[in-house]
Amino acid sequence: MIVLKLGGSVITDKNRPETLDGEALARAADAVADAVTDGTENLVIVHGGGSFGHHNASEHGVSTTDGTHDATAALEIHGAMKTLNQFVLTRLLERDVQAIPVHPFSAGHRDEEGRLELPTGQVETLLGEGFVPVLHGDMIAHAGSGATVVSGDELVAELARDLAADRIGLCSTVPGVLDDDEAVVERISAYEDVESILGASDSTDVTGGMAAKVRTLLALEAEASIFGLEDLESFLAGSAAGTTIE
Ligand code: IP8
Repeated sequence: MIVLKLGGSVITDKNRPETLDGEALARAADAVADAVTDGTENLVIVHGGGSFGHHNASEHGVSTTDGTHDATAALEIHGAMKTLNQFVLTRLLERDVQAIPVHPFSAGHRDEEGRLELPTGQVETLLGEGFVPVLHGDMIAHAGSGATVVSGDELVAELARDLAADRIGLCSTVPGVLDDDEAVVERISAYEDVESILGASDSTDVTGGMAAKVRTLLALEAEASIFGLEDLESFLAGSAAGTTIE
C-alpha cells in the first residue's frame, strides 16, 4: 500500500488565495494515471491546502491546536478544502483514476490531548474495491477545543501506521531534503544525520516544516521519500526519488 501526499504548495499558487496551479496539478494527475494504468494498486492520496484553507484558518485564528466553536468559521475552512479536493478529484477522474473523496471532518476526531483518531475502515474498503481514496487537510472535531485543523502530514502518518503502508511519498516544492549546498540528501536513517541542516528544535516546527516531516517519517515503519514533482513518476514506479527516509 502506498500513501502519497501532494503538497498544497505544489498544486496551488501559494501567493494568491484560492488559486490552483493548474499545470502542476495536471502533471501530478498524469503521473498518478500513468502509474494506475501500469498496474499500481492500493494507492491512497492525501493533499494539503496551499492557498486553500490556510488563509481562512488564520483569519479565524484556527490552527492544529487553537480551535473554534463557530460552525460558520469551521465550515468556511472545510469548504475551502473541499473546493480544492473537488479540483483534485476532477483532474483524476478525467484521467480515469477511480478517485473517491474521504473528508476527515466527517470521519475522525482529536481527544483532549489533541491526539488524532481516524478510523480507516472506509479507506481500506475503498482500496479493496479498487478505488483511490483521496483525503485532505481539513477541520476536525477536537474534545475541549471545538474544531481544529488537521494537516495532511498528520493524516499521512495515521494512514501509514493504521494500514501498514509499504511506501510513503511526500511530493513537495523542493526536490528533497537539501544540505547546506542545496544538494539533495539521498538517505536519512537518523535525525542526527541531518540535525545540523534542519536544526535541533522541535518547537518552531509544529506546522509541517521539513524538520517536523523528517522526524515524523523516521518514526514510521514504512520507507518514505520526499521529492519534487519531477520525481513523482519514478516514485510511483517504485524507484528511489529525492530523499529516502528509512
Ligand atoms: O496544508 C491544511 O492542510 P496542510 C488544512 O496539509 C487546512 O497543512 C484546513 C488549513
